[in-house]
Amino acid sequence: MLKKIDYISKDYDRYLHLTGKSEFVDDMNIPSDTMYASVFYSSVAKGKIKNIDFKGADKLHNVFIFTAKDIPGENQIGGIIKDELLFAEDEVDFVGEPIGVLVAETREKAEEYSKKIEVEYEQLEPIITARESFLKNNFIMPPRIFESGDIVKGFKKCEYIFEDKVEFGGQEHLYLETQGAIALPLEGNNLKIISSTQNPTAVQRITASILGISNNNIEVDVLRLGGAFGGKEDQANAWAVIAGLAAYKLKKPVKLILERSDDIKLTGKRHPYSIDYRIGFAKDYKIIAYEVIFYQNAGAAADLSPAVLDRTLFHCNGSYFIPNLKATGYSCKTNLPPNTAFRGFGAPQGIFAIESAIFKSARKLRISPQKIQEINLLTEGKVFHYGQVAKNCTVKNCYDSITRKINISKKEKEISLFNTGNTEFRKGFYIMPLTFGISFTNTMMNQASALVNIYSDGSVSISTAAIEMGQGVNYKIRQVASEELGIDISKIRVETTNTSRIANTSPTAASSGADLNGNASRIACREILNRITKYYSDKQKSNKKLRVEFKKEQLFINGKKQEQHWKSVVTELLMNRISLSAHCSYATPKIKFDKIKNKGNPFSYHTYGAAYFEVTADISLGTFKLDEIVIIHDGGKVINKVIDTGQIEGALAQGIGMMTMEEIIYDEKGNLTTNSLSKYKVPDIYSMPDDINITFYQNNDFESGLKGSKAVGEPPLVYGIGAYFAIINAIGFNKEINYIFESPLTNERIFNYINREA
Ligand code: LUZ
Ligand code: MOS
Repeated sequence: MLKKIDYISKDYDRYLHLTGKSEFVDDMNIPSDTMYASVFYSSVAKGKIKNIDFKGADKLHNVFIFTAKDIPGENQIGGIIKDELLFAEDEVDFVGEPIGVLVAETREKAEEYSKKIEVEYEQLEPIITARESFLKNNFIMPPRIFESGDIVKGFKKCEYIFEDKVEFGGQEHLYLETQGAIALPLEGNNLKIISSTQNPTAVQRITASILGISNNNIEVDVLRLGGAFGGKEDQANAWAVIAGLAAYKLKKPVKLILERSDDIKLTGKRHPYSIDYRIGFAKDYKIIAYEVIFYQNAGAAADLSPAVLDRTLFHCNGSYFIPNLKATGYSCKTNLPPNTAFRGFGAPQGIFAIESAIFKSARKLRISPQKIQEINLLTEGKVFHYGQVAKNCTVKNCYDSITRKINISKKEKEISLFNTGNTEFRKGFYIMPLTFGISFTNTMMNQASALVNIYSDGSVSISTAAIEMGQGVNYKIRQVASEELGIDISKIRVETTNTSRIANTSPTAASSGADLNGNASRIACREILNRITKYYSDKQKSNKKLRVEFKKEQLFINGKKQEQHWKSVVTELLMNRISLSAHCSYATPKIKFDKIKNKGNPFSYHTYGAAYFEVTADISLGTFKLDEIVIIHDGGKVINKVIDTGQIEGALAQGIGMMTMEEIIYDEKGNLTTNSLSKYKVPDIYSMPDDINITFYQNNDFESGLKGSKAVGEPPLVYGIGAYFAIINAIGFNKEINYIFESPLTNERIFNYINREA
């Protein structure tokens, strides 16, 4: 139980959220001459632009329109691959592709006029699905292949071989704060941009290249985001850049906020995947060989799809050791908005496939999936297919703890008894193991820096690359700095994330925000403590280095309490002209990856865990209710249980939504039909069971991460996959399954599965 005080403490951001005091882009004070921007975009999925009719808006007083031809620099926003225009030129490739922006004195006018603009197209045939695109050889890049052992020899040794298809649906990010930015022209050529982005450096770099100016002309500032979930890792760029372009042209502040319906329509989502697999077992159910082909639906441009596809290939073994493995990934170009980063970043698709393979094979073999899971779970020292050795590997410990905690054999009997002869309700359960690699798979991105300023009154200000988006990273940074300096947390403030204070940053992504920026902050605090140590060593003319530290703000030298406290030491150092500012960087140690051989040590470590799901399904309606969830999660030496428990609960709900209700449907013309919250259903508090029991696995041996704590943002999303199989277990009680596994497992789909079986 968490103490009530933990929730209401004014030290947490959530105090501001709960009292309505937190500011987001749309709440900020802006100059009175601010203009409002509204983007107009393609209404067809593929076509040639023949004519644009502005319906007279271009002739109105104080209304301005900018299109591709008004871009002074390069009309290009692609990150990994330069294949995405800011504004369409002659062709459009998806519904919602920006064609231009209209700027007016009020938001209402801007939206009214921009919605009237009519574009005439020569329509062409769009491609909607990945399999369709594959057949037409329409790719973002050449295929990626990860291989280990010998797949041909492996399959020859197998006693049982099964093959099948899997379909994985996308997911809408649905951050509470929609995309938005404010651009403020500064003196000369310079611009300041306030953006709701996970990646201020990308906003800076792309704005500069769109405008044909330098990075140092652009300052990007971020206070906090109202959620992001990956949706603002790459896709916050366009809106900030468009506001920047208009502000630069007009020499006036420009604000651009996407309304919800546009946000849902215009932005990319989690990648839908189509998957083919073949899996082979020895007589004792050990997995000998696994071959899997991923067809990733990338949408109309690369965005982060290549990196997402890599993470799919890294995680295609799930939590299992597979000696002979071949995974091929095709990034398929379609006429949908470019799909993008989303919490989990390709891993859920890979993990759903192997879990499906295990589940279906178990049914064919008439054994329980747990039997296959237990025999094949990763253990210490086993080698992943990408060459990394599993260390401090606790997935089996977590899994076994769950089976003991639940008393699985007793549960099985109870559930079987409940189900026998019950034609109305059926129960099912599933244990979902978790293995998630921590680090950007692009090694270069695993770096961060921090600027620590200590002011004359002893208060401390920290700037890092981390973006606060509700995940509590700022609090964790304050916590470790407070421990490092030995001063009260209330003395420490984390500043906005700003490209002028912290440069060349990686996005706050890959669950690594606290690891990278927390460590950089610790190093910067240590640097200042070292100066204090040197000062007292010199002062005492000691030829041995003294041990100088603060405990509760009191100075200790070589363990002995001194007269001075934090504030007086600060004053003394300033009097002696010693700098109390430090700017230090951190790079994750011991990681490397060969992108040609696809072998190496890409991850700093793995986050492990296991989750038990129990559901009751209504056989006539196709509905279900989650009865119980029990999680044992290895978060290392957890430094903040309130934050980490919140991250696990949130990821769990989002993972359950992904697997059971959040359905994205595009029609054959490429229009998003699930384009509002009346058609797109996300989990709410009633979707979650009353009984969610989360405990942390006692891992005292883990030393990496942030002071031995593990990254927690994305990994627990994977647990949600367990809900899928618990439901299948319930509705297909004891039966062989001859339908294809497709996510999400909506009530409609459950209903159809039941009636197909009957
Ligand atoms: N972003 C990225 C990510 O650029 N690389 C990654 O490996 C990653 N992983 C998870 C989430 N975002
Ligand atoms: Mo991400 S999916 O922005 O960590």
